[in-house]
Formats: sequence, C-alpha cells, structure tokens
Amino acid sequence: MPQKPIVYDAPTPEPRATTVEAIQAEILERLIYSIGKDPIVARPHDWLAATILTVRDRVMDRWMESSRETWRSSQKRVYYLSLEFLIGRLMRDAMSNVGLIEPVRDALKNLNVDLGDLVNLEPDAALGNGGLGRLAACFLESMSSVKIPAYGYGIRYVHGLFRQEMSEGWQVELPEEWLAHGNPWEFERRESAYEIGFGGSVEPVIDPDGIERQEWRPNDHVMAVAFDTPIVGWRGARVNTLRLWSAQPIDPILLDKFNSGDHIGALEESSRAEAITRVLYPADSTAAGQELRLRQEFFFSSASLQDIVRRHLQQYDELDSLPDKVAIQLNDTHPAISICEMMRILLDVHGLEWAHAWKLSRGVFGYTNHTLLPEALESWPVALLERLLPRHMQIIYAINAEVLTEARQRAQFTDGQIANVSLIDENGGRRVRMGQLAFVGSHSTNGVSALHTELMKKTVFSDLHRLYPERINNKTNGITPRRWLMQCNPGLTKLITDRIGPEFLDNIDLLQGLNAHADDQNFQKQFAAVKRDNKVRLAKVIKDRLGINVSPDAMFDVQIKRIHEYKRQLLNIIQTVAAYDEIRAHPERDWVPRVKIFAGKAAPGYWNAKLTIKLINDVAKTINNDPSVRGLLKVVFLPNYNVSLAEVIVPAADLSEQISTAGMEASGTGNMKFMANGAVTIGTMDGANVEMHKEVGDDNIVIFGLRTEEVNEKRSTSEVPRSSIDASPRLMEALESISSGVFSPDDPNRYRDLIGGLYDHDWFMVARDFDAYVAAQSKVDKLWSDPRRWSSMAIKNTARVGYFSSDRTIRQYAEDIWGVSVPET
Ligand code: B1N
Repeated sequence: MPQKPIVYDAPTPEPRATTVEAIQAEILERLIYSIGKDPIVARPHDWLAATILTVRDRVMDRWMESSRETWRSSQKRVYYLSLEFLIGRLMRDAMSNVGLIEPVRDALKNLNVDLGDLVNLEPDAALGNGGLGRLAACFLESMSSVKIPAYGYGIRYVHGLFRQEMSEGWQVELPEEWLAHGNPWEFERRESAYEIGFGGSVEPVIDPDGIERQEWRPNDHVMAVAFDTPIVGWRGARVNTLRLWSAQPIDPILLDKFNSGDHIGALEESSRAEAITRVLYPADSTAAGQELRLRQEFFFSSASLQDIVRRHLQQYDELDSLPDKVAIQLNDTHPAISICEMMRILLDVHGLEWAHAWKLSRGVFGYTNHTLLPEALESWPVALLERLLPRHMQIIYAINAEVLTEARQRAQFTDGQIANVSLIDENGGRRVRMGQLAFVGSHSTNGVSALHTELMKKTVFSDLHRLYPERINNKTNGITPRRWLMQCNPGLTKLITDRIGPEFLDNIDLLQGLNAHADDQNFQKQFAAVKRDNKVRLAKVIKDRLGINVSPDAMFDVQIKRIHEYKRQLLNIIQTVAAYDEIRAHPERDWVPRVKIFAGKAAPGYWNAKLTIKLINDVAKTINNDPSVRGLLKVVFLPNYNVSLAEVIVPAADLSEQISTAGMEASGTGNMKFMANGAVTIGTMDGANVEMHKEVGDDNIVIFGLRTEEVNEKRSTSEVPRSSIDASPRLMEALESISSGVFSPDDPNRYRDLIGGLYDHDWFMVARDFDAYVAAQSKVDKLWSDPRRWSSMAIKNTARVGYFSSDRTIRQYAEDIWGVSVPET
C-alpha cells in the first residue's frame, strides 16, 4: 500500500559551518549537551564521541540531500548484501572525505586535545574476516564517491572478529567489544523493524479472487531492527547508508514464566533472538555449517528484502518496475536465500504468477563468487532447510525443476551434467548448493579477477556456463585509494601532489604521470625518504608491542593476511629458515638485511593455521636472539591484525608477499594496497597478481612458481613431492631442522606432522615451489642492492595502480550488471 506522498522540498537547516571556531564551539557543545560531560573531567573517549558527533553533523546535510535526490529523480537503487563489512575506523575516513581534517585538528588543538590520539582511540568496526568483508567496505565508499544511490545491508554483530593475543607464541582468541563505549556513528531506527520467521508449516489458502496460494506460518519469530551509518564519498560526492540489522525478541520477557518463578526461562526468548546477531563467524574461505549461521543468513536476507520491497512500493506502488529500479548484488552465497525470499514475497504476499515473479526476481539479482575452494562452497542439508525454512525449500524445488527441464530439453544435458547443475547435491545426504541457487537466480554471475573468472567457467560452474553462456562475467576487485593511499600515507600523498599536482586525488589514473619521474634521482630520494619515515613509524610499533628492535634501513618484507595453507605463510617461514642457515654458513657474504614481518589471524578451529603462527613465533625467537645473525635477519609476528594495523604496515612495506598456490586465491586485495604504496611484489601467477603483472610490466614485479595448469597436473598425476625435496639440499636442511625440533626444543615433535605433510602430498606445492621462491628472493636481494633500480620499480608500482581502484570496479558493476548510469567524475 502506498504510504503518504513524499514531499521533496521540506525545509532544512543551514548546512553546518566548517570554520575552526565553529567546529571548536560545537565539539564543546556536543561534549556537554550530548555526552553530558564537563570538559574538566572529560576523558579521551568523551572527546572522541563529541568529535565524531561534530563530524557526523557535517555529513548529515549531504545524507539528507542524497536520499532526497534519489527519490526526486526516481533513480535506480543498488543494494549490496553482505554478511561482512570490514569497515575499520570511520572518523578519519569521514573527515578526510569532507575536507575537515585540518579544521578539526586545529579546533581540538585549541581545546588541548590531539587529533591523532583520538583517531587511534576509535575502535575498528571489524564486522568481517578478511578480503571479502573489506571489499564490501571499499565498495561502499566507492559507490558514494562515484555517486551511485546505494545501500549496504548486513548484520550489526555485537562482537566482530575476535581479538588475537599471543600466549607463548600461540594464538588465543578473546571477544572483541567494539560497542563498549557506544557507537556515535549509528542511528537506531526502531520504526524500521521487520518480523522474521523461522520454522512452522506451509498451508494452502484461497485468496479473495479464488486462487490458491501458499502461506508460510512460521512458529518462531524475531524482530530485525535497523541501525544506519552514513558512508560519505570523496569530497562529499554523496552519502549512502549502511543499514545493519540487529535481532531483538518479540516479547523481551515472558511474564507468565517470570511470575511463576522461572526467572531464567522468562528471558529465554530474548537470548535466543539476540544470539542471531551476537557474533561474527570467524570463518574465512570456509563454510560455517552450523544452524545459527543459516539463521543469520536468512535473518538479514529477509529483513533486507522486506525493506527493499517496502521502499519500492512506497515510491512506485507497483512491482513490474522492480528490475528497472532495484539492483541487488549478493556478496558470495551468504545472502543467496534472498532469491527465495524475494520469490516468496512476490508469490505469497503479492500474489504474482510464478513466471512473472521469476522474471522480475532474476532481473534484480546479481551474484559475486569469491572462491573456488570446495570447503568454502556453501551447501545446507535439505532436512535443515525443510525444518527452518519450509516455504523456501519448496521454492528451491520449484526453481530446480525449471532449470533441470530447461537443461534436458533445450540443451540436451546428460545425466552427469544434470547432476552438476542441479541445486540439490545427491551425494551422501541431500544438500542444497547455494552457488547453483545464486547462479540460476541471478542475471549475472561474476568472478573477482580475470584468472578466477576463467577458472569458474572451467570448474564449479562449467555446466551452468554451458547452459547460460552469457551469464558469467569478470569484475576484477579494487581498493579505495582514499583510505589505502591518501589517508594511510599522507607523506606519499603530499610528495605526489607536489610533483604532479593534486588532480590525481579526483582521477587516480593520473598517477600515471609519475612514470615520467620514476628515474629522476631527486624524486627517487624523496620517495625513499617518505618510505623511510613510514618504516620508522612501524619500527616504533614493533618496538612498543614486541620489544624487538628493527632497523628502518633493512628491507621490510611483509606478508599480512589470514593464515591459510593456500596462502602459504609456511613457504615464507621455511625460506626464512633457509636464509638463516645460509647466513650462518657464509657469514662473510654481503647479505641484504631483512625484516620478515607477518600478521594475520587463524580460524579458531584451523589447527595447521594456528600451528603456523606458533612456528613463525618459534623461528622468530631463535633468529632474533642469535648473535651470529648480527641483525641481518629479523622475524616479527605482529598480533591482532586488523584494518588499522594494516594502515600502518602497508605504507612501510618494501616487499609485498603474494605467494598463494596458483589457482587458489580468487583475487587478493592486499596486493593492490601494497602496490599503491610503492612496495614491490614477489608473487605467483594467481588471482589479481596476474593483472598486476600486466599493468606494471615484467620488470617491476617478481613472479615465480608453478602456474595453475602445472599445479593441476601435479595434483592429478599424484606425483610425489619427494623428488623436489631430495633435489634441494637447502630445503631438506630447513625441513629437517624444523621437524627435528631445532626451533621447538621444549616440544621437538611439534612440527613433525606439519612438515610431514610436505613429504606426503604437498597439496599446496610448498616443496615444489620452494627453489623457485628462493631464486625469486635472491633476485629481490639483487634489485634491492641497486637503490636506484629499486626506487624506480617502487615508483612505477604506485604510478600504475589506477586500474585497481574500486572506483573502476564499481563503474564496471554499474554499467555491466546493475544498469545504472554513472556520472563522469
Ligand atoms: O574474497 C576476496 C578475494 O580477494 C580473496 O581472494 C578471497 O579469498 C576472499 C566464507 C569467504 N573468498 N571467500 C571468502 C569469506 C568468509 C566466509 O565465511 C568465504 N573470502 C574470500 C574478495 O573478493
């Protein structure tokens, strides 16, 4: 039903002033009137909250204007559905994008408060695990920057990704409390609340026109309440909304239970409901198979879909225009159940015919695949879906019937191919494959790098690709240059501005102008000096957190990302051990001093990943305390890797380690952040490294290792890794020292099985790629020894990073998938 007509020209207050005086006065006002603190007793967190509220006000004006504009001009809206948004801190991002850093800094200084201190006090919103969640955050910022009317939809987890601490070199997980001091960025919208059902039964009903419909009667309900955060684009281009759902009970307290003395039971419904949005699953590139996870997925999908359809009807009062006015992008299969929820709403609530509903729905959805790892491809037991979402399971069967009929009749598929495209996996306990559902329920399925997209066509979706050859497309990932260059590296930003002018801030492709200066000795010196300042800053963090002294004149060799076997931190640390052996065997040689820097979290149940962290720490202890190394090699594991720590490490890196087994990293986005900040990459032909290699040229990146086809060949012929170990004395020595306990005298067998796996099967090609990696590292040493050559490479990396801006990625999504026109800058 249409609600009351929308008035587009209601009065608004004057936009807030941005002078130092006005900001200073307002921070004080906020402190007193909103936070309720006398400046005399205010603590740093109070100042932070008052400052955020002051900055937020300057975003609000544009927020209102942005959404009015969308209503007024009937523009298509883009909805990005993601179970993860790895935002990090927001204050500096917002200040920088609306040009407030200097006035706020000065205003605070007049109040005797240091802006830098406040910035570092803001907790990270860590509502994501890694690349997938961070991509969603970069996309939100880019959608605002390129002026696309967009909403991010996700979950307001009370606890984001766990905090990682080290206990004797082992990872320990502690709960993360980002909301402990409240969250001044968010607006709770109690009026935007929806009922979300689970369980129950499906009943046929006859509607007033005499037509039979299905009606879902859930027996379990929770409320989804919206919390909105404004996301402002570069130069305030536009402000979009990140809408996160929080689960709340329908009846906060069961009074009859309470009155009969069952005080705990009275709160049961409340805790059951709130459990849904209490914690983020710490699974990266693996499927978290528990029922609670499916509840999370349906909870946020249903709330988002109800909200989207409500907004559409409010404005257009009909449903036929859905595909013209709404684009919904599914960030992996986690929100894929949205497709069934859309169909349920169209069929059961609005009484559309199946074919009509299916056409509208497919016109709306796009699906992004982020991984080909079998353990990460989601599937749910049919029995679980039937119990939790009986109507959605019926819809899945109906979709499947349609697809299979088409496959047999139009494409004459064989039984094997039918089994392949079916939404139901019949092997060992029937399960619903969410990837197949997302594929057939969308008009677009995209991969996240050129290589990954080609592999999608050849592997998981080969038969679906044959059936729908137009559907798969590539959208290579990107990163926002605002956060990952301008904000995290102000020194480099200033240097570039001084050299080629400020225009690149608005058009990142203009960084190409640096190519002409890459061999200018004076510029090289300045570039190296900025890098050195950033290294000094990181060295201080290392000293403060770990008590380890590292020299900013050594090469900073960095691998920071989730700990995963396919990402091969193990290859890196074994090479470190080999280098350690070499340095001791040949102390007279001219060694390049290196600091090996690692950071990353391991999934709590992933034993080999946790053991790898322990190994890095064991190796670090031995090497860092061995005087015979004379400081030529240091190993550092920085705990609790998160967005904010990345913002300090990335600008200080000389060498970026992107060494996954070829064919396994869908894209990688850390690789792009390092590139922007003038680090040289050592990497395999995997994910977006392939495109980086193309952009930067063979001379400005160090590529090594087996290619995807070679990896597949080794795997399929079950060729044993033994021969590559026997052929490499360096590798053999390193492996033997690790597995015999040289680095773990307190438990000599600690790494026996981990290393044993390399002899056995070596699924990730650590042994097979080892010699090539060592050779690549020697090449890196050689390049480093010629500082002019190195600087030239580093500068060219920054110069050529433009393609990896998420603005480019978003423009491609807009044009090819969403059908949204993007204004030229
Ligand atoms: O998505 C990133 C890519 O750059 C990375 O290469 C890719 O590994 C990452 C289940 C995932 N793929 N799959 C996940 C995350 C959480 C989860 O519960 C899977 N993450 C990726 C962005 O495209």
